[in-house]
Amino acid sequence: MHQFLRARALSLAVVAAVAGAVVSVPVHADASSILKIHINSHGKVRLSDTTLHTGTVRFALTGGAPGWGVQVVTLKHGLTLKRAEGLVAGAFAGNVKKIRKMYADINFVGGPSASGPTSGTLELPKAGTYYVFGTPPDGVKSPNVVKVHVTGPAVRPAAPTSKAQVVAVTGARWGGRSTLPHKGTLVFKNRSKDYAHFVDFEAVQPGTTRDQVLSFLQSSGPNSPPPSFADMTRQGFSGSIVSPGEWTAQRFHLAPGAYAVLCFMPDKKMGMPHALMGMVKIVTVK
Ligand SMILES: [Cu+2]
Repeated sequence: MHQFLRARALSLAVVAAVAGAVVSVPVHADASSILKIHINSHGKVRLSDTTLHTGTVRFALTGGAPGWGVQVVTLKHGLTLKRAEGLVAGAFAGNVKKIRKMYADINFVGGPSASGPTSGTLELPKAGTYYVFGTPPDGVKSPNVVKVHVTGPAVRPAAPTSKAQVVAVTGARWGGRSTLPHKGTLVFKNRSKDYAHFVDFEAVQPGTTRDQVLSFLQSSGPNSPPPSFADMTRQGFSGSIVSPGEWTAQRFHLAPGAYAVLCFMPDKKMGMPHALMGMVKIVTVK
């Protein structure tokens, strides 16, 4: 479903976070140090290794299905997985108390959009237990969580360099460039100090302005028709959630044209998605 159709309904679950589609990209096949991630059409995740070292790990993802993604998190302050799920659900329903606790107690370390095969790099900044799960399209429950044990010293691994870079900055705003290549490695860096964010690209007609997108988001409901500026002929892209200071990287391919870049994470003070508060940027994909 087109994300614009349900900009308001995104309050449903974390998953709302992860619709959109990635066109298949060939996967690296050389090194043995590559973590193999398989996600089936029901979102069940399997990993080739569940004991990893801090730093970065390259992955190759097979399987996938439209709308699915893979999310990696670590939990802080003794939070259990079960309570974390409740926090995220409550947070995306606009519960401000749960939003605050979610930002404080869950570290989102990215993961690939999994609409089809792809590859990329994950960062593993600290030792501990990492949880990996499929993030489904609307209303579907994620079928399983894989626990990964990470050992080694804490590190701050640098993100791969890429011209396809999207940057979030403090105050729920997008920084970075306005022009991106249409394929390569999409690197999303969260340089903000305050919030976790995720990247959602929605195809728009040439000449669409940020104000147009913003007023549509602020005035539309879950059953609103798609806006006239939406380009339904091109697929978008929706990535996983990334906490402040973290990044995620994966191969991607988008049809050239204009896109609105949005984030639908809920705000700590208002409970509303960041996009509605101005986290909207128009970019040209060439
Ligand atoms: Cu955000």
